[in-house]
Amino acid sequence: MNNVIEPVQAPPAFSRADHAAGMSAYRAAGAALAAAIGNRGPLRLTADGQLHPDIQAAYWRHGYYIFEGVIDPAEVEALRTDAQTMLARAPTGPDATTDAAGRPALGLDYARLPYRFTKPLADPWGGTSQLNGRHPAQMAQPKPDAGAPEHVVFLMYSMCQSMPAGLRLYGHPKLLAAAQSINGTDFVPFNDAIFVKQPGLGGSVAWHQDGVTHWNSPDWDEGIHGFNFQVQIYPTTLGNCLWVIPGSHKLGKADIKAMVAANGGSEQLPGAVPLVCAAGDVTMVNRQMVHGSFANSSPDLRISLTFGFHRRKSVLGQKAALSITDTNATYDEQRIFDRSAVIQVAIDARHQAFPQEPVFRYQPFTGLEDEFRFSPETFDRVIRDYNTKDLAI
Ligand SMILES: O=C(O)CCC(=O)C(=O)O
Repeated sequence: MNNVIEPVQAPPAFSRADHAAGMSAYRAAGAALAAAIGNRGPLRLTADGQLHPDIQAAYWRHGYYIFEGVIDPAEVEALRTDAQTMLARAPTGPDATTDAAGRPALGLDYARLPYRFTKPLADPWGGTSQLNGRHPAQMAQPKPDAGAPEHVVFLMYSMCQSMPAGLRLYGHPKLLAAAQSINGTDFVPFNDAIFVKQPGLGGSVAWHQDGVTHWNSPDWDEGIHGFNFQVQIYPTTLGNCLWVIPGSHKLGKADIKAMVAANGGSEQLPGAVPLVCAAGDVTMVNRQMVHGSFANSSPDLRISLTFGFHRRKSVLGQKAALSITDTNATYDEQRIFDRSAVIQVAIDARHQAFPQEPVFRYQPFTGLEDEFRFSPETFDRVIRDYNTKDLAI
């Protein structure tokens, strides 16, 4: 599989510093709008384990919420260690098989290679037909500073297989309680991807809406394409964070090309808010929101552990989409069960590591817990190459 994502055009000759300077007024306006909306605070559950109704209402109103301080500093540290190990074990480029230390790269034996590369500060998807063509307008692509590498890691997959702390995170009781409140007790997973935005190098993610399956469905509503969490393991800043257009999840399929054209061709779309977070915060973003991130011309690293959840009925019987379209799979009961089993094993992996913490009860696996305890056997049976069973819509 080709694991480098080439941008559609050569980058123009404006510098990283020009880009950063040209964003400053936009960033200030976004920060003011974010402050006015609020939509952030601790992840509060009710006595019966539901996401607090005020938070649910705020999420459905704006399409996102920022949960503050969900992941404690020790767990953030463990996630950083595992993510940095994964980065250090990446091949030195898209065609390489060894890492920077000359060791065989991680994942050469995985069914799906766990790394995707881009050119520094490039927009690999905007204006292309990749990922069902969902990124119709290309972002500005500044020229990186002298000495930049030819390619940088842009995405890392397989956090439940490659990062022990990543698997434990996937079983987090409060995050799963939130997923259950939004998508129902029979909620199912989507996929996971780690966005790596290296300082002064990280590529952009052009404005898009994630969902590609249900725009014309007779049952379409604002929650039909599910949502993504992003667990931030470094602070996110105005210079490197994800931006969202509040309320856009309610409005159906957006004409992003027309939105950019109406904005004088500028990618700095009005009305967007930056999701600025502390390390340990978790964002929840509706997959129908218009959202994106700019080339990381800032000095700040961002690593965002991104994983999503769906309503079961949104997925059952649907065809594989996005990066797994070419598998031509249909999501039947067995596939949904097999992919959902990762949640149950993650719950037990977490329980073994943090026995004092409440354990999330995942309704589809009630009575099956003993078959899905975390062990070398379930690692091989359930976790190894689990992402070949992702449920992208
Ligand atoms: O974090 C980013 O920069 C992009 C995230 C994104 O587009 C997504 O989660 O769908």
